[in-house]
Amino acid sequence: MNERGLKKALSSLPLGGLRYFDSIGSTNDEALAWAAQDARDLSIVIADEQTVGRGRAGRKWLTPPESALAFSLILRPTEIEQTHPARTTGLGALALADACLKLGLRAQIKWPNDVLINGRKAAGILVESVWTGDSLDVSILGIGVNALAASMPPAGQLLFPATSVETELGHPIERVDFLRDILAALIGWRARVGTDEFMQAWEKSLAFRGEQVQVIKDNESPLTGKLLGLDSDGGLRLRSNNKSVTVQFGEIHLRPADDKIG
Ligand code: BT5
Repeated sequence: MNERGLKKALSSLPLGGLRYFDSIGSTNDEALAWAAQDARDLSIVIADEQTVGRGRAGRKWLTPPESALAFSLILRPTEIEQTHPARTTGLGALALADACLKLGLRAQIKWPNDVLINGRKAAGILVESVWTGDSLDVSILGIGVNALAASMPPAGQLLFPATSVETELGHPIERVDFLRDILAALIGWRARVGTDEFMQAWEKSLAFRGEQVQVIKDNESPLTGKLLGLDSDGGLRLRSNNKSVTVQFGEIHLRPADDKIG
């Protein structure tokens, strides 16, 4: 991966700008810093390796060199993104699912921010936002994908089993082509982020739909219920003890109810 090759491969997309790093701490940090300066909407930071890539709540996201995709998009929010900021996570997840489908892989979204292939985590999404009062200034949509098998962390370091696109496909992929497909899908879905079609597609891609799940939130006792779908803000609708419950975005873990993992 190099800057010239990336710029060429992504030249047909309406990106605001592109910064590439062989190695970086976190692409989200670089994107936040660039956004605080003059970055235009849809500018992208891409790195071959991250040394302190992060997930939610201070967890680590591992991005070894020459095998993964790690990038952060700077989104200057549209009116609809201001109204429904949580849909930005769905946007990233749907784009990943579409790019996987183009390769013949059916990906599922483990709400709120993981993308699974055959029940294993192949990608994670981290949206970080900057607010002035009630106004959303910028959202950074950070995406990490295990593209090649070498990007998968050792099992002992994980909360949930991992996989890679290469592993599920049975052959390597061109990372830059996959990135282009993700971004093209993302730009296409972004234009529809306010539509019912977007919400239906997001809902349809959810893992464990119609199944019993456990939602584990901070230090609260787990909530068990049947996963029904999403509300218009991307909150998770469950049927629990014969009542409808909606769980909003936050520091949440979702598991199948009979799951023995972590
Ligand atoms: C996430 O958090 O899954 C969000 C990951 C977002 C990473 C992107 S890469 C570009 C941008 N720059 C950043 O610094 N971050 C974003 P969470 O749901 O909290 O999951 C984190 C957990 O996933 C860890 O605690 C590990 O158990 C597991 N994990 C770490 N690296 C992994 C990998 N490469 N593949 C699968 N699982 C991993």
